[in-house]
Amino acid sequence: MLQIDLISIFPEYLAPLKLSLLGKAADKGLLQINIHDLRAQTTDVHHSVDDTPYGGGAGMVMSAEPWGSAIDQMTNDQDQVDLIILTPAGKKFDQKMAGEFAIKKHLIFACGRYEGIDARVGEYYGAKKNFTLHEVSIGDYVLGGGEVAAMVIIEATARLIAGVIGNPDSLKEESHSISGNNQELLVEYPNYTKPAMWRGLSVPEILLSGNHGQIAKWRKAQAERRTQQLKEE
Ligand code: JB8
Repeated sequence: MLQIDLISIFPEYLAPLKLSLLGKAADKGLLQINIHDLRAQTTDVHHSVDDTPYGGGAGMVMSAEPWGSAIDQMTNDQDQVDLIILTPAGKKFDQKMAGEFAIKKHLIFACGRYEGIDARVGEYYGAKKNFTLHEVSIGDYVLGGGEVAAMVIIEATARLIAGVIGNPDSLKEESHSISGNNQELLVEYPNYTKPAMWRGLSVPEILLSGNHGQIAKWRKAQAERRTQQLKEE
């Protein structure tokens, strides 16, 4: 059973994680997702979670201590924890990383806002013996905060856990579309369903032929052509 904890000042923003696929996985006991409000950790009257940056500069930095007390509260020294800090400066998330997260016991997602989290949070937990630190980005663009990035990572990770996906054949087919070496996603062949004619557009004849050998050959050629085309863009 994978336990996922998320920490955010906008816990409502993470509500989709309780819906549909992931919610059902939680009901089946495959996954447990807990959402935590960082502000619950603050002790001052204004519940402040940020402060001005040392050295000057624009914006605000999230203070270390609310993160430290939140993380300490949801872990003990026997627990093996993978702490994922979302940051545009992190390692780029990919299908291979999703596969690695899917076999972990306990993931904690720190979803920052503003100019990000005091760097000592990563430094502290990165040096802790039962913690593995991952600084992760989902792509080369800047979001307003880590929440959406965390949801992307959790959606890609959760569907790799046995039983989360309704039809395991979908995962098996997909495994053919990921190169063994580097887990690079290969482009799929185009899909069609009924009707055979839609707005003057027909389905390729071969798919109606019932010749499974020829269909497999055609699909492979289509996938290779599309993969090559993507590389040329
Ligand atoms: C403040 O684009 B991102 C990202 C942006 C952020 C924070 C975390 C992640 C926190 N801005 O990956």
